Amino acid sequence: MEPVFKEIKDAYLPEAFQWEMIPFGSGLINSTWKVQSADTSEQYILQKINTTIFKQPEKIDQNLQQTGKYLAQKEPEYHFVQPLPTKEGLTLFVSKTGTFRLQPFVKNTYTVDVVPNTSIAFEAARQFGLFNRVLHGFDVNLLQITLPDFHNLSLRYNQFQQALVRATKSRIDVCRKEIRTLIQNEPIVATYRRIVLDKNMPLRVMHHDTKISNVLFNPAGKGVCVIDLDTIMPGYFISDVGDMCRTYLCALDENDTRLQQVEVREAYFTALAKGYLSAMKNLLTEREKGLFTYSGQFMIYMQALRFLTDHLLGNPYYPVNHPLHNLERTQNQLKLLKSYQQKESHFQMIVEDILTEEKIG
Ligand code: GN1
Ligand code: MG
Repeated sequence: MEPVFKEIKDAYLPEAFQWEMIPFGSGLINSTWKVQSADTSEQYILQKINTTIFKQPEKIDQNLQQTGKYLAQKEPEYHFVQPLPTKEGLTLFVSKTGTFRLQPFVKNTYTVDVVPNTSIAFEAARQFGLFNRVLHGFDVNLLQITLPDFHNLSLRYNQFQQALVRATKSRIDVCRKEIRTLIQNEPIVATYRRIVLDKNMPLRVMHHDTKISNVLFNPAGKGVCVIDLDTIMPGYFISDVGDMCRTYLCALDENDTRLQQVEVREAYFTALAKGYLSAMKNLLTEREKGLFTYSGQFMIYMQALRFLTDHLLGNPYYPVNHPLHNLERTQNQLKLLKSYQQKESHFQMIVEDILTEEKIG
């Protein structure tokens, strides 16, 4: 066992606990392991927080404590996965080798990286809808900002423009087409700027990373809860609905280079909208309902911007498997954006139908 992990084990677990550590999940930013006893009767999730990105991890901890306390009081039935305390009672373990936390592994659950059927899309969207709903009454001003401007599309666009100035000519040359497409789609940023100025657009407690791999399912395929709670922050509902559109509608994930098959699936959009609205329809304002389909464009476009910005700057943010990986991810997201835009007016009708049915029903 690496010494660093002995230190963590000593901080959390009884002397006699013989543990096995298995790398876990597909997250890009933090490192995650499943930790279990030899007979697997005890299982945990250990995470090393990437403090280059989350510069003040204690803010994550404070948010989890505050929201956890609120939910324990107001929504005791809600399954909220909270970090476990060390023997000294701390929910964040800071050592010379890093910042860690341990949380219970939710037994008999699994995650997926790609949505296999519409029922899973419904269940996952319902879980994120429930997450938004149970925290509806929580005062967003009590939340710490764990990643400033995380989903600020205006700023992401400025960073992209700065990257164009800073990038080498050879880097720009290989992605001229993608750069052009991103610039042509600037109206998505203009809409975002109007949203921010709209005083009637509510700031809500948002998860900010609603990708499919952040939902736990039970063996019957029912959603159990959501995980990866580092980016709980005040935000707009377009963030959570949008990242679901980005990751549930396509049969392939963001790393896939088979661009011909990168397409949105209508039945999955319907399932997503039904699942989310089953939990949130009574809480969304008319303005928000009108922005439901914009959410998808917002998040797919922002992810494409982030990947290409990273590529232009030589990949300082996202881990890559090869030099063109972030460019490939951009191409994937831009194809997804195009496919989404072709269907958007149809998706708008689907949302309207669901909302009308719900009213009648
Ligand atoms: C990152 O670390 P992970 O995989 O949960 C990123 C998300 C992106 C995602 C793309 C803090 O999430 O915003 O949508 O990669 N998180 C951060 O896969 O930047
Ligand atoms: Mg995440």
